[in-house]
Amino acid sequence: MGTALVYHEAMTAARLLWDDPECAIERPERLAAVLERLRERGLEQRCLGLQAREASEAELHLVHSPEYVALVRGTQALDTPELRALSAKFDAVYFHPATFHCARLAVGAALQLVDAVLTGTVRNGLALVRPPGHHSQRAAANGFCVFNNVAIAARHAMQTHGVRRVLIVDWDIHHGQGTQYIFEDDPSVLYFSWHRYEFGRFWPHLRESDVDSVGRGLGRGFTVNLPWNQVGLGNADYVAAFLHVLLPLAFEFNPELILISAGFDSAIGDPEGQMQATPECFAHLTQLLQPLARGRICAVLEGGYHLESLAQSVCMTLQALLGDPAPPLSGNMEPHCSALESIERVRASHAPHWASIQAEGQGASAQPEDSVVGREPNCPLEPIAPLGPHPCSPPPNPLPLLPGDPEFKETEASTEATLSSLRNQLHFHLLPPVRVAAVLAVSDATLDLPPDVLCQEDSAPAEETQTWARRHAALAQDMALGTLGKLLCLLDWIRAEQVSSGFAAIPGPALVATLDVAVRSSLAHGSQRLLCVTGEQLDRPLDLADDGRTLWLQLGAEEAAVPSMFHVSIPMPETAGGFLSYLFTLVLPLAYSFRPDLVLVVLGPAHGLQAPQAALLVALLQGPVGGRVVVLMEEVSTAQLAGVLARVLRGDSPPSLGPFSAPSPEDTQALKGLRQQLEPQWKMLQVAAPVKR
Ligand code: Q9C
Ligand code: ZN
Repeated sequence: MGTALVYHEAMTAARLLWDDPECAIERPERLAAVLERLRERGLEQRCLGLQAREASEAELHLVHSPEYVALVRGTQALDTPELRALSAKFDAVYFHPATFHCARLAVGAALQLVDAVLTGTVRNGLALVRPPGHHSQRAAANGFCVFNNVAIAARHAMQTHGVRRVLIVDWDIHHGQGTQYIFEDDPSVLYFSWHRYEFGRFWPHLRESDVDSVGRGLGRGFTVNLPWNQVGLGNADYVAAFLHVLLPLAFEFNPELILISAGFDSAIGDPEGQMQATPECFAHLTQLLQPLARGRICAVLEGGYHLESLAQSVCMTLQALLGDPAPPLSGNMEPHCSALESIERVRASHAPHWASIQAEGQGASAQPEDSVVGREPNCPLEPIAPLGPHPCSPPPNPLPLLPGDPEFKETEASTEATLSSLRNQLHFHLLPPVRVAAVLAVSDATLDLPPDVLCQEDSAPAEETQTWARRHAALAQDMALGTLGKLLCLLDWIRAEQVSSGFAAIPGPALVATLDVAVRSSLAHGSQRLLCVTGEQLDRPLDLADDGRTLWLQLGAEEAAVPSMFHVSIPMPETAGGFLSYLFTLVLPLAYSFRPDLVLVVLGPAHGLQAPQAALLVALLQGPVGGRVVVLMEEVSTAQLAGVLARVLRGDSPPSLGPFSAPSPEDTQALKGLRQQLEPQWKMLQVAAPVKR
């Protein structure tokens, strides 16, 4: 199941014919720059290429009024002064004689992508289009948008393919007010948008972009607005918004299809957004959505005006769609105070509508606040001092000042420096040649492993294996020693970047001892931060130093406890919803804060996780660690788990958890207690701005 890339060169034809600084940034070079970079990276070649078709008028009428479509059709015959006069009737729009054709191709591209995904031709895909769509309304062009590509695609998916629930994720930095208006009263479309807002001072200056616009009528609760009130936000803020707002609601909604309004003006360097998120952040956002809707994701380009940043960000999104592991995020993963305030407010606004966040209880302010338009910020406007680089990051390269920095002055030279620095620094990340390796005592044809999983035959040198084995009587036995040697070799290959991830079937009596050796040998070989997640009552070895190089997370303990900030225990949740809230409010925030260079997941004989839960845990833990996950499972679980874990480790979407069920009050309480103890150290756990009001 592959990835589609939908495009048509004719979409570069429309351009601005007069002087208008506001509209000049939406230019044909945007598509050319993206395509050139996709080719250079060999990504276009890995996709199923589809040439965009024009949408029919009937398809345009799924969203737009016949009068408006006729008006746009008429622009084909206008001369430049007439085009200019018509454009002036709308906000931030220009028409060109080719606009009608381009805009119909843009809609057609989105429709073709949805058709390819919903007929099972591909798993997911990306449509590269101009003009963008999310500001366009039933009878109005707006903000460079002529027809609402994504809104039409959503209606088409429901009408033609019988899809019942569509999630629209609008990560463009502007509010897609057009999309919001179209689906305002429709509970079959969950619309999520974050956007630069600055208390209403940023375009399009709408009261209805704030958190308290939640939809109307039957659609109440199905519009989710996350306004950003400060520029300079970045990776930690965006990931926190997904973990603490979007993903809980999205899993509860349980969409059958995801459409991404994929604008990249929310990325670093963009003159409109003035944000700091780096291109690999979009790979993480894409990955976080992949467990939903069986991975049926259609990304449709919206904005993005810094050509280099745009091209890099599109590459990252496409790589994630293709299933490649995402490079770890740069930066210290501490959300800004202002972002936390926004997150807190949108959670409060939506708590009445969604069990997944209601259950968790709200922070200090349980009531949605009144309008903040024109209100002054509560949070100081201070930037966070960055930490050192991630151990998996490419060597640092001094980043010049970027647009958005207060000291940035736009000159030819600074723009060039920005471009080349982004090109050098942001991902030249070569992926290991082997994605998944399996350590099995004997090769087992009944396991139904995908053909590209490498069966680990080589072993660490006998002497080294013996030395480690001497620590534990349980490793003396032949079988245990054999798998230990192979596992040590696998860990070595992962360090050498020859293999991304793996799993090992360990004879039951040797599991604890093998884990102990895996941890110690990794530390001895220079692992700086090792995250160990155990699925049962497997405690941290007593004599392991609590020095911050390991973070031990025990899922399935007797009771919730925090022996240290690097050792956290919690009982197995009682419901599917409880498991999800563990993942989004504890496991992933800890993992993203800790920034491990290796993750060990241990599933012993009593791990208590259902196969889809184990698969989801393993799928999502790949994000914070650049794919370097090793699963140790007890041999008897192998028949049930090996196939499904091998698939998620190679980038397939995990199986569905089944219908949503609310977390139990006990689980919610346990989580809340842990979060209160841990959030001073692990900043990604925060769901509210620090109290000081
Ligand atoms: N100084 C898209 O990104 N200009 N449209 C705002 C603020 C309009 C953006 C002016 C920006 C439209 C799809
Ligand atoms: Zn935009």
